[in-house]
Amino acid sequence: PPISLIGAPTDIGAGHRGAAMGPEALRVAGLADALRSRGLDVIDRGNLGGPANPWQPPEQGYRHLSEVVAWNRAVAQAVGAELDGGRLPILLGGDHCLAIGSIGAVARHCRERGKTLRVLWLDAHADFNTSTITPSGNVHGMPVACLCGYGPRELTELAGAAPMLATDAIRQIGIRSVDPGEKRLVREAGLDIYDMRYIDEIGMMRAMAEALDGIDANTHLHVSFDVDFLDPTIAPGVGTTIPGGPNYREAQLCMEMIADTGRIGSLDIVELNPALDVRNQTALLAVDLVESLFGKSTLMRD
Ligand code: DIR
Ligand code: MN
Ligand code: MN
Ligand code: MN
Repeated sequence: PPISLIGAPTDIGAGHRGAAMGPEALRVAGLADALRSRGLDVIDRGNLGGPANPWQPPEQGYRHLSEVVAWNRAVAQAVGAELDGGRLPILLGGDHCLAIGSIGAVARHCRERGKTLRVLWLDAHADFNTSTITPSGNVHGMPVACLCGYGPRELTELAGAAPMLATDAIRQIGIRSVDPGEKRLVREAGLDIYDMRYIDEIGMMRAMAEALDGIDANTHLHVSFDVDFLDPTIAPGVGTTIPGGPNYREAQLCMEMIADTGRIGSLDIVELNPALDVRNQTALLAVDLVESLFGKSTLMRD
């Protein structure tokens, strides 16, 4: 399908300032033309608007909750409109709190169309904190919990009744940083996590084959790509680097195997922080990986 790029320039849910510059860094890195060179029809819708980052400490376990809600409403509206128009939305974050609005809208679309949703969450973090267990109050550490119904009603019911997403619809890949209380909740909820130890042990190929198992012609595949998924030696431009992530080839294989399903229906590219990057290399790498996600391969022309 034709692609729509949607910028959401905010770091409202993050612990560092700078992810608000992510959309422009991805544009400067040539995202739209890279997709066009794959033969795809691409429209850049420009940037959404929303409240400024007041940079306040957490209140009752959340930083900037009302601003997070405002940004996510805008994202859900924009993503939903593209899906309704038969287009494939790519959300350019922005921090990962925006996945609440993005995936909330995707989940609603799938419910209305009778599609099976599968979410692939590529991240160093499980993003399954709540206000009582979060070490930071940053909502970018909470989107999976909110989507699964754990969180404040303004977020858990952002795009329909809670839970907007069933936990068994998610596969998390690349995880290597989970906070103590978060570990308990992740196990209690039964999240399907392919952590780095598992990937080390069985390899990216088998891990992805398992994560993609069961996808069929009726599946809508959503990829939520937190750039801190990647090893920080190749992707320094993120706020929370965690060592021991996928290397260049493992990340490419991950993207290529997703492409092979032919079922990708929506994408988030989040947590890119140009203020921490080196000559835009992390944005350039993200674009390179997204090309693979949309089917670029070494030997085939198409
Ligand atoms: C940490 C960091 N788990 C938190 N989370 C991040 O503050 O909840 N997620 N960086 O991407
Ligand atoms: Mn994340
Ligand atoms: Mn992360
Ligand atoms: Mn590539």
